[in-house]
Formats: sequence, structure tokens, C-alpha cells
Amino acid sequence: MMGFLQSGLDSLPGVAAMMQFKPPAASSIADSVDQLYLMLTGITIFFSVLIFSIIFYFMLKYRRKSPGESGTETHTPMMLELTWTIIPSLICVVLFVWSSSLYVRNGRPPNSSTEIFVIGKQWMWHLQHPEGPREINELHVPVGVPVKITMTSQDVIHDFYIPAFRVKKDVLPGRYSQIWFQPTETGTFHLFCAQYCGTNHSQMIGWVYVMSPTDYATWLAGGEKTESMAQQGERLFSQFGCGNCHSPEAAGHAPSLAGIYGKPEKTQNGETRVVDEDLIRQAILVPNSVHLPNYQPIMPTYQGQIDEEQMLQLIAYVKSLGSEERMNGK
Ligand code: HEC
Ligand SMILES: [Cu+2]
Repeated sequence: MMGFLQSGLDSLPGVAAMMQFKPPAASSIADSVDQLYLMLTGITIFFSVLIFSIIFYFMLKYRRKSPGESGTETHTPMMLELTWTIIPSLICVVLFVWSSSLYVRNGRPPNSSTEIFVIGKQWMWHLQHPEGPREINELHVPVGVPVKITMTSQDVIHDFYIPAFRVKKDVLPGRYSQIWFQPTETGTFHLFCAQYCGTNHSQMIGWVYVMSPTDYATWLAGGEKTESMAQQGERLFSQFGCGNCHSPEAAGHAPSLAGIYGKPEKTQNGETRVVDEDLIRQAILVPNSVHLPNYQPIMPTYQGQIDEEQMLQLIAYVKSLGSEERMNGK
């Protein structure tokens, strides 16, 4: 049925383009999302037509033909009951398996992803590449490479939406949310805020430029020379005095941050958790929430002193501390 719908659409490319039936499909998951969507639409149309046709047919067939006529009581046959229970249940199971597998695939960025960081604020998108370049309402990405986007908001809830890639996710203040996509063709695609966020919400739009890998490398190198996010984070790390406690010379007062990112660690109350962006953020803003065995809760809070952009840079720096050597080396 799906193939049938798809080929039906493909045979009318001119009409589909004219009617803007759907946005361009320019990411690796776009076609799968479209197929699921077509299937849902197809099933909905099929059953709506079926049910309404039957209603109209029965209205005519069983209408009252003389003023004195009254209905007779009937009992639904068991087979009929079973049929209209089992078939829709099976359809629901198929749809569930199909859509949840797509959801899971959509929720896990591949390890090889390039990273980009997004801060939403009233009313614009700030985007930062780990290599350093910053953009506002514009995003340059290479074609054919998975791109992981880590997002947060500086004020209210926004929503990062690129229709051509079929990705959309809320951007929340106080935590990080992630999406990923792999562009499949070069071009320029719309970027929207899809969550009403105040007066100028409708202007919170931008463009995604998907470039060939060589063009992208040229673009990255071409802008004004900037430090990488990790280098900027390193400067903040000494500016805020983090090193006073966390450097190896400060022996024993605070845990080493080298290599903690992505690793599981044990907390004082015996729980195990994996160190991710949210945990590092939490440790910096609400240090007492992080309870490591063998350490005193002496870390001061940096709430109100570090903005979202600096936070991402500090996190990038902590992530870059791959090993003990790296930390001792400076
Ligand atoms: C006064 C010393 C001190 C300063 C300054 C300090 N920290 Fe800490 N930090 C600690 C201690 C102690 C812990 C462990 C807290 C606990 O177990 O309750 C910690 C925990 C952390 C953790 C969690 C580590 C883990 O493995 O879970 C991170 C991340 C962190 N600090 C980052 C920073 C950053 C970034 C700065 C600067 C903005 C900073 N710290 C400044 C003492 C300090
Ligand atoms: Cu918004």
C-alpha cells in the first residue's frame, strides 16, 4: 500500500511541486518519515471513507419506510465483533513497531557525528561550531555526514525545526536536548522556531546551508580566526578559578576532570551515572547535587555568573580533557 501511494505521488512530480505537497526530503531519515506519514494518512482516509460510506448506505437501506414502522432488536454476531477488534489491533501493533523503531533510530546520534551547539533566545538562533565559528540564524553543515545538535534556551521554550530534514525538537531552558540528522543533498533549507515564544516568534527563522565537504572546510577556515570552543572554555576555566581546585597540583581537594566525559561514575549514595553535558552543567550550577565519595562539598555555585554560551565552552573544555596526561601537560 505504501509503495503504491509513493509511486502514485512520484508519477505526479510537477503537481506535487506546484501544490507544495511536502517540503524537500533532504536527510537520511526523511524518506522513512514520509513513508510512515503516508501510511498513517492512507489508513485514516481508507477507514474514514469506509465508515462514512457504510453509514450513508445504512441510512438509506434501513430508513423508516412507513410512519408506523419500528426497529427490531438485533444481536451482533461474534465473528463480526472479533473481526473488527482483531484487524484494527493488528494494524495498531504494526504502526507501533514501525514508528517506534523510527523514533529510536532518530533518537540516537551515530558516534561519528560532527557536533554543533545551539542556543535559542528571544528571538534568534545562536549556533556554534566546536572549531570556533559562530553563526546567527544560519547554519552551515557538510553533506553526507551525521550532525549532532545540542541545544538549550536562554529564556523560554523554543523549538528547533528543519522541515526538509524531518527533525524537530523543543529547546528548553536549564537543560540540553539533542537531535541529529544526516543531510543527503546540498542546498539551502528553512530553519524555524516551532514553539510560540513571544512577540517576534514568527521572525525566529533562519537557513541551513548544506555544503560539499570541501566547500564546508573552506567555509570553516575562511571566517575570522577564532579559538575553538574548548580553547575558549580553557580560558574560562582559569578565569573562574576552577583550576585552583581541579588541577592535579591542587592535590586531593577536588576530583580530576580528565577523561570523565562519557564514563560512568559512582556517587556517594551508591548510584551509578554517566557523565554527560547535563551532569557537568548541573555540577557547575548546583555543585551540592553532585556527591562524589571522598570529596567535601566545597565547590561554590556559579549560578548567575556563567551564561549559556560560556557554559557550552566550559563543557567543551571538560570534554576535551581526554586523559590525565593532557591535564598534567599544561
Ligand atoms: C573550591 C574548589 C572548587 C572550585 C573552585 C571548583 N570546583 Fe568543581 N568540584 C569541586 C569538588 C570538591 C567537587 C566534588 C563535589 C562533591 O563531590 O560534592 C567538584 C565537582 C565538579 C564536577 C563534577 C565532577 C564529576 O566527576 O562528577 C565538575 C564537572 C566540576 N566540579 C567542574 C568545575 C568547574 C567547571 C569549575 C569552575 C567554573 C569548578 N568545578 C570549580 C571543587 C571545586
Ligand atoms: Cu522561539
